[in-house]
Amino acid sequence: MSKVALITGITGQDGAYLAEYLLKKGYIVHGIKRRSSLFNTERIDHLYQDPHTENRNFILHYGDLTDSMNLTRIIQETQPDELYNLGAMSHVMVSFDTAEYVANTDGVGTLRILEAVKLLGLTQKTRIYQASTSELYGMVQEVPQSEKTPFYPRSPYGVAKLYAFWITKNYREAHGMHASNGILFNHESPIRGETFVTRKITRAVARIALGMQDAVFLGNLSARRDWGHAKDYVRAMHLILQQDEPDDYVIATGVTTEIRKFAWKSFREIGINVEFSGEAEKETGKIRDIDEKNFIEKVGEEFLDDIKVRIKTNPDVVKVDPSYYRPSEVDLLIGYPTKANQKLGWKPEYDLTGLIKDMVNSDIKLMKRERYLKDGGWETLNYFE
Ligand code: NAP
Ligand code: F7E
Repeated sequence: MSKVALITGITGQDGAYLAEYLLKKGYIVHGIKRRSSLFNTERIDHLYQDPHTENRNFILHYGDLTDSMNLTRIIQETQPDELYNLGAMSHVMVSFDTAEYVANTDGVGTLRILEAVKLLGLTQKTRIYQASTSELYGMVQEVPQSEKTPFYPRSPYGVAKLYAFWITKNYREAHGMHASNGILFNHESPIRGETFVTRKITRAVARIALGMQDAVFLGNLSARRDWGHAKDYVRAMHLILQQDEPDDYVIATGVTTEIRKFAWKSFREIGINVEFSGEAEKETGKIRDIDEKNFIEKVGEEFLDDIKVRIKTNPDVVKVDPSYYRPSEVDLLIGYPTKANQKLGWKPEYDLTGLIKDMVNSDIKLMKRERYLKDGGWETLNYFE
C-alpha cells in the first residue's frame, strides 16, 4: 500500500521539491496551501491532477498554520504516515517587521501540528519532520556548528524556530512521538524565492547580461553562508523519517562562502569578471573584463556588444544599499554534517559551483522569456521551449 505524506508549505521551494520526490517514490501526497488573491501554485503546477482523475495521488487542501481546527481536520482526514512541517514565514529580514505573526506561524504553528497528531491518537502512526534551521545558531558559539552546538538566535524568525525546535523535541520525549528536527543550513535552487540573496543575485546576473537591469543592490557582502541545493536537502528530510528512532540532524555541505564571492562566481558563470573595491557602503563590484566565448555560449552573441560597452561607460554591477543591513546579523554559518553522513548515509550531489550553474542558467532562460514577452515577442516563444 502507498504511504501517505502530508506537507505544510507545499507551495514553497522545499515543498515543491519534496512533493515531486515523494510522488516519484509512490507516495500519496497531500499538501496544505493558503488561499491567496493571485495564483500561488506555480512551483507545483506541473504536479497538478484533475480532481476527477481516479487514483489521484496529489491532493491540495486549503489551510493555515495559524488555524488549529483546520489543521486538525486535515490531519484527521488524511491520516498521514509522514507529516513534513515546512510551512513558515521564512524570510529573516521580514521577520523583524512581522515578529508576532512569525511567532504564531513558525513557532506556535508547530505546536498546533504536534498537538493535533497527539489529540487524534496518531502518535504511533504519524512521523513528523520539523523544518528547523541553521538560524538557531545565530551568533555562533562554535565553528563549525553541529547538533551539539548551543543555540543563539538573532532574529524573530530564529527565536520562533527555537521554540519549534524544542517543542518538537519535547513532544518526542514526553509523548513518545516519532518527531525529528532537520537543522538545515541554507539551501537554494532555481525556484528559490526571489528576495533571498542567492536568487536575487542570479536573477540580477541574468537581467544585467540581457540589458534589463543596470546593477544589483545588496546589503552585507561579508556574511558567510553554507549553501547547498534544495534537491539534495529534501532527500535528507525523507531519510530522517525513515529511521527507526527519531532524532535531530544537521544538514549542510561543510563549506562556507561570502555573499561577495557568491556574486563573483555567479557573474563568472556567464563569462563576466567582476572586481570588488571600496569599503562598507562605498564598496562596488565592477565589470573588469569578459570571457567572450563563455558569454556567447551562455547568454548569446546578440547581447555581447551592449555588455562590452558597459565596461567603459557604466561598469558598476554590484552596489551596496544599507537598507538591506539587518538589525542583528548572522555573520558566519558552516555546518558539520557528519552525523547525517554516517547515520543517514546522506551526501549532497551538488557543490556550490553546480548550484550556481543551475540557478544562473535557469534565470537566463526565464529572463529571456520575460524580455521577449515584454517586447511583444509572442511568436518567438517556441524558441524557448
Ligand atoms: P518558502 O519557499 O518561503 O516556503 C514557505 C512555505 O510556507 C510556502 O508554501 C508558504 O506559503 C507557506 N506558509 C507561509 N506562511 C504560512 C502559514 N501561515 N500557514 C501555512 N503555510 C504558510 O520556504 P522554503 O525555503 O521552502 O523552506 C521550507 C521550510 O524550511 C521553512 O519552514 C523554512 O523556514 C525552513 N528552512 C529553510 C531553509 C532554506 O535555506 N531554504 C533552511 C532551513 C530551514 P505561500 O506560498 O502561500 O507563501
Ligand atoms: O540572507 C545577506 C544577509 O535572506 C543571507 C532562509 O531560508 O536561510 C535563509 O535565511 C545573507 C544574510 O538568507 C542581501 O544579510 C546581503 O547575511 O538569503 P538570505 P538567510 O537570512 O540566511 C536560513 C537557513 C533560513 O532558515 C531562512 O528561512 O545574505 N544579504 N545582501 C542579503 N540578504 C538578502 N535577503 N537580500 C540582500 O540584498
